[in-house]
Amino acid sequence: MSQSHEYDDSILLETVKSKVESPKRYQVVLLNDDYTPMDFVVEVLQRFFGLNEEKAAAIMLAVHHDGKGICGVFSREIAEMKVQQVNEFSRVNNHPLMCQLEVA
Ligand code: TYC
Repeated sequence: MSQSHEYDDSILLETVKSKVESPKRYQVVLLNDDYTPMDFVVEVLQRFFGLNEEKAAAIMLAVHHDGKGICGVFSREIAEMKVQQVNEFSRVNNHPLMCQLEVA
């Protein structure tokens, strides 16, 4: 095998490596506001993120104090679906609660 073939093999290896990198994870981030009732936020966290009341209340309070907080980390498809569900649920209940997606 010649020098150039060996060189080509190493390039091929690098390409394969980059293709098997683990998929990106996406954070669903909840934003604070001055109007959404705390109980509603706790309900959202239980309903859409499967949290028990204690964990949901802890995240709600963290968001209330810090301005925003992470509800969970998911694949892009699941994170996008949860953001849509939460924002739609908030809209139909006439609360300004917002959540958004951030790359982890
Ligand atoms: N800040 C709201 C209040 O005082 C409660 C709240 C918490 C709203 C978290 C949004 O993501 C939120 N009623």
